[in-house]
Amino acid sequence: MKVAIVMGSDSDWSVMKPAVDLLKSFEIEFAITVASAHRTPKRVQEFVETSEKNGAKVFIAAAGCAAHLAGVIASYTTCPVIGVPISAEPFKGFDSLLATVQMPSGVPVATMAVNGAKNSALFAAEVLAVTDENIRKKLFDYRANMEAEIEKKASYVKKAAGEK
Ligand code: RP5
Repeated sequence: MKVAIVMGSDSDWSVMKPAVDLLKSFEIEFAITVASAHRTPKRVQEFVETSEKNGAKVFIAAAGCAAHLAGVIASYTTCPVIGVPISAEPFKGFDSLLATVQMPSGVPVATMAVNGAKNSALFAAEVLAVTDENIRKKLFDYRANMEAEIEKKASYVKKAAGEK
């Protein structure tokens, strides 16, 4: 197992599913759980310790509201921690963003966009690709596919707009 994912609540799952889909498409092994920094702090610590023992090299932490989950996970490990602020009412993720990104000096969290699940998995892949040539190739292929898609979309828009 290479990537450990923690969500503060099962209500974060619909946002985080694209991260899991991306890891699967890259054939990167992962573990995923629900553990809350404030409701189940011991479970968070245990999951981090178990994940490291099982080979995790990078963590993804997704949480909303007063989202201290990523920072708490980072306090238990020196593996890179990627934070995904989840949008929630009433502040629509601005609270989660600040809570995740504004880590005091000494314990960093690499913070993605609000609800940036797919990028969290891509960033995890990039971390692993530093020492894994196979994943590096998959990242190159992924970007090549994106480029091809944009070319198609540009052609479509050009035709739809009736450019002469
Ligand atoms: C956070 O509070 C969770 O990560 C979730 O985004 C938010 C709401 O949690 P629930 O009340 O839906 O369990 O801890």
